[in-house]
Amino acid sequence: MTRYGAELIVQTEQSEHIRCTARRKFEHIACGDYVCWQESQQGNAIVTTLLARKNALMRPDRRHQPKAIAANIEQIIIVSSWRPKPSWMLVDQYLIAAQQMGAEAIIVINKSDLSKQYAQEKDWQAIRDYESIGYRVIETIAADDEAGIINKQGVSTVRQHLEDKTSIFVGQSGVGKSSLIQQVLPELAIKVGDISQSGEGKHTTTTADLYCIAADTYMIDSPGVRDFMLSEINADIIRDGYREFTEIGYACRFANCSHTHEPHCQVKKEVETGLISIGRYKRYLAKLDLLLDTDVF
Ligand SMILES: Nc1nc2c(ncn2[C@@H]2O[C@H](COP(=O)(O)OP(=O)(O)O)[C@@H](O)[C@H]2O)c(=O)[nH]1
Ligand SMILES: [Mg+2]
Ligand SMILES: [Zn+2]
Repeated sequence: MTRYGAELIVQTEQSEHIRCTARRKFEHIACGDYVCWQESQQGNAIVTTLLARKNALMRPDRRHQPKAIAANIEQIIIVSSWRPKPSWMLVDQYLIAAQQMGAEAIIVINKSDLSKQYAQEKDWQAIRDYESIGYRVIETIAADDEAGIINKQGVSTVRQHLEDKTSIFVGQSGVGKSSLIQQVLPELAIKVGDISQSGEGKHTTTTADLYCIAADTYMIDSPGVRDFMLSEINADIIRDGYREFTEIGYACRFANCSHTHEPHCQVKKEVETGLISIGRYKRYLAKLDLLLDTDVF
């Protein structure tokens, strides 16, 4: 289902779209939620139950309380570009979120046409690091230049990865998420609606759009990421988000090794030998430091 102003649009199992109203207690329903509904005597449909969520992507509301912007996400498409500059800290943050949510993750590097001009060796290294730990990295061009000279690239590969899943596109503003979604959408795609979270003040108002591209294939275009947060964050969740530590970490002396100060830490050893990327390990340490400053990052 998706929220459209005060109304919700519910997609039924038969793929029909029904406008529903929801009582105040369902105010927190998010894009992607599963609900039960029924016809009321007045002839309109109302939501009666919100079913349990598998997971949710949160951001703070105006009272700084976590609020779900999307629910039941199976895959996170992490979009970066060469301008705005890639932030590998941010990519790691989304990978942590994906791990915590039990969602798959794919990394898209958009604006490939700008790579010659802007990409540095350290960026290519970061990309190789992700690939070497099993993440799929897809380079794309989602928009033509003004002369229409640049051909779109990588878009069909992204489309293949969307099949039969609910995916959310995340990334900094301006990296090309909406452009990419437009390219991936087939002609017959249905925009189910947008959730508008009104009353949050001009600067924090967000809309998340839900698109249905096939019976079981959904895409969510998320709002800016500035305020993105996890529903819960602690040192263990961060560590689990660095998937390359898990297997190697079994060889650490302490079962709950944080791979920071402990003696006989196999992860630190493998950072020295180069089996674990030093860039990833440094970002892990930086995230633990950030955690001390604030409970949200
Ligand atoms: N050069 C270049 N520009 C792109 C590409 N994809 C998108 N853009 C441009 O980047 C800007 C931001 O795109 P948009 O899709 O709105 O980004 P969003 O904020 O992530 O949704 C727009 O001006 C697009 O035309 C690309 O592959 N190459
Ligand atoms: Mg956009
Ligand atoms: Zn360790």
